[in-house]
Amino acid sequence: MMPEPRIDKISTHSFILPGFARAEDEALMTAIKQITAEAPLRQMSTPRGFKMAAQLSNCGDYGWVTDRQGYRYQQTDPDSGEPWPEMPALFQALAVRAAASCGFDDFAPDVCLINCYQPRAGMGLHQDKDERDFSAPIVSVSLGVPAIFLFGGLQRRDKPEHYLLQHGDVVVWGGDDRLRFHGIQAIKLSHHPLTGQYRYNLTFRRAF
Ligand code: MD6
Ligand code: FE
Repeated sequence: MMPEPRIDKISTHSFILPGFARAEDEALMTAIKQITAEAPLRQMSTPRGFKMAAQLSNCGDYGWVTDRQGYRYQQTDPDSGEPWPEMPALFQALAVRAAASCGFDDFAPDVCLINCYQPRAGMGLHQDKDERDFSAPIVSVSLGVPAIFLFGGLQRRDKPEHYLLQHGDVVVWGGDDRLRFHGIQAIKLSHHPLTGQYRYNLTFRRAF
């Protein structure tokens, strides 16, 4: 018998699944290396001209990008003009399974954003709101060195809760929580046998 996955409910429609992706960690990292060989990780600029601390790439039908023109989803990698690499079946299946185990049936992600954080990189509080409809949840997979996830409210001023995300943890959120502000505290220097000093995060979305 497979053990029941642990589900920590952190809000009405938000869940942390500790270690949910752990059994597939090596296959996930191998796929990340293949994808980022085709569509390299890069520091993108925000609309205001600041560089994002984390390095980004994508796979799937669309990718999330930012530059001086703004935030958006597009079918091609702006650096190469080529379509983003295909989303591996392994990624798709993991995201669908995680969503379903939190009550989100029929999740059909068309984007997987890949974030890579080096020591001291973080991500400020933001909402994920560039998607066309907010009925689909977001599924986020953490790999490598740990991070503190800041989970706020629907207003930027709402004081965030702090959660530790470790290698293999998955966060699923949607419904009433879909537009909550969230971020990642600056990563501390540490080491993970699979990723070295880095933290990788995969976020699966339905953009269109
Ligand atoms: C990260 N994650 O974990 C950044 N967004 O590196 C996100 O921005 C995020 O984890 C929406 C839902 C879950 C997330
Ligand atoms: Fe986000």
